[in-house]
Amino acid sequence: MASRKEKAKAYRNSRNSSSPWYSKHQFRLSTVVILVLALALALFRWMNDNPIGVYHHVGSYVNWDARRERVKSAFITSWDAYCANAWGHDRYHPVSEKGSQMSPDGLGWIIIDSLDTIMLMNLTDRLVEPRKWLQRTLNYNQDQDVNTFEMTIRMLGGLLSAHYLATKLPDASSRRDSIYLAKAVEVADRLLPAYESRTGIPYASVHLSRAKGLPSHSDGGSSSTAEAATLQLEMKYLSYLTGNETYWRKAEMAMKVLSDNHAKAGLVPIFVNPDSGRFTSREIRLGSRGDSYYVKQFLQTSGQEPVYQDMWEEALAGIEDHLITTTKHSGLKFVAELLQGIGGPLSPKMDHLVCFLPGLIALGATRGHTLSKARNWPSWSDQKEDQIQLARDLMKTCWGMYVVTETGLAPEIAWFHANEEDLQPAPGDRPLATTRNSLTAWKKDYIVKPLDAHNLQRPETVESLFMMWRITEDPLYREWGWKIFNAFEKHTKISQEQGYTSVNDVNAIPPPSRDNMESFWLAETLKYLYLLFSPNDFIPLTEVVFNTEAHIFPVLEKVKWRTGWSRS
Ligand code: DMJ
Repeated sequence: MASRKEKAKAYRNSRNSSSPWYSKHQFRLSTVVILVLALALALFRWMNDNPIGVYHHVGSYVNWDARRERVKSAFITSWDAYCANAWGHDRYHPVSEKGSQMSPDGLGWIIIDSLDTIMLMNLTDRLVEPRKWLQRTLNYNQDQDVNTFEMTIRMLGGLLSAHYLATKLPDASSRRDSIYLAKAVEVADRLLPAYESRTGIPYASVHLSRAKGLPSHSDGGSSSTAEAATLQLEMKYLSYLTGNETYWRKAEMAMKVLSDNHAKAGLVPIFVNPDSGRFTSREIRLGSRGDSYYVKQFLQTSGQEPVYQDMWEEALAGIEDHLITTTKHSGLKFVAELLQGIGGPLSPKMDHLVCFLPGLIALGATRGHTLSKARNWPSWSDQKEDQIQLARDLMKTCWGMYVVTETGLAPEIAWFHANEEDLQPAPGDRPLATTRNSLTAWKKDYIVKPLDAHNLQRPETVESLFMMWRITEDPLYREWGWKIFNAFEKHTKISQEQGYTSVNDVNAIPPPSRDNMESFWLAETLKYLYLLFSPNDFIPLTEVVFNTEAHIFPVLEKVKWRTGWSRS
């Protein structure tokens, strides 16, 4: 009998001699199969390690109208839950299904902040109760201090935006509705005492029934710079509507006083004393207390006040020179903070609040037009092209704040690994690292500290995604927005009856709830997502400006007044 070895040899020989063609091709075939498998594996790995996510939209048809409807449903769920469980209250606690007030009788923070989103989504039957509440219940004569900035951007802004959008509603009686403007005048008049400081820089707070401006209880009585310089859109639009110049002048004065400080590189520190008009800290950051400034004032009066463009261009150059640095492993650009002002070391921290910036940079570069159109202007330059690239880079970093966490939701604050030398002051250009789009590298660079791990349903990233999509027309930004929306759906929705909540830890699944729905979830986050998925001619960026609470005002073509001051 032949041994096993001999049998195997005989078998191999028989295969070889009887079918050499088969063997050669079998070899080729298996090589191809191995190669295909290896490629598939590499692709699979790349897809899982590539936070950019381009593969999601390549070649696939996406029904954006359906996605837009999903956002509308999330708004309806949130709003209806508030109405059922906390109607008339300033705060809504969706887990405990109750509301609470921020002043003796409440000021309607959620109701007024939501009016224009209701209109935008064409949910007019849901306007009936808010209108009745404005007419019958809202009373500003309360023994209560309110924050000048919040009251302006949310309440005055919300009412003015509702007034503007009501003129666009299909039904004629809504178009003639004067309640929003009447209430806007009332609230603005209550706010005017805030401007009675020695310099005109508004005090941080105002007492409603005593009609008195009040310096901040903390921060040595200083007002926050961003707050003082963010009230102009609302006040100027109100002057435009009423013909009363007072609002315009009061708000404008703050800009002159700030400009007269001649901030180095156009970068303003975060606190200003309302009586001396001087900055009271050296700290510079674009996050909390430093997050809003010039561009929109330039756009609001359709470019008729070049002083604001100058100020913006100077500040943007200052940001690029002094605040932008890169992460160590992935070379992502981020906006750091200067705790001791220009010349001091950078602190590698970026608030989610800073994520309004990419959209604003793109808006400033094209004035709301599409990039493809702006590139044909004689005035288009390499500098503008660089600004768009910077906007894209920062947008990616903001998106990174979502992708690197377990829930896909951004933390309130991200810290970054940066090279030590990149955090030291360095005159002149230092080459920035090349970006690596690998999730593994990204995850090494983002640090989420336990105290910063909450998510307050903030809008800044989706705000920028909306602007970036409208301007660059790159569908990637819409895709990122869709993923963010899904993360909110998955991790912040409590139930159909209770609605959505902010959460305490974006790296815990399920994330512990904070039992609070922020009013800007309705006013901003869902509004920007809805607009991101809407057709591009719906609320065109060339016709409106959004205030810092996402309330919508028209670009004003014929304005009676000018700045009345120039930079000294
Ligand atoms: C909102 O009130 C406004 O967007 C403000 O400018 C910053 N903070 C919140 C949202 O994060």
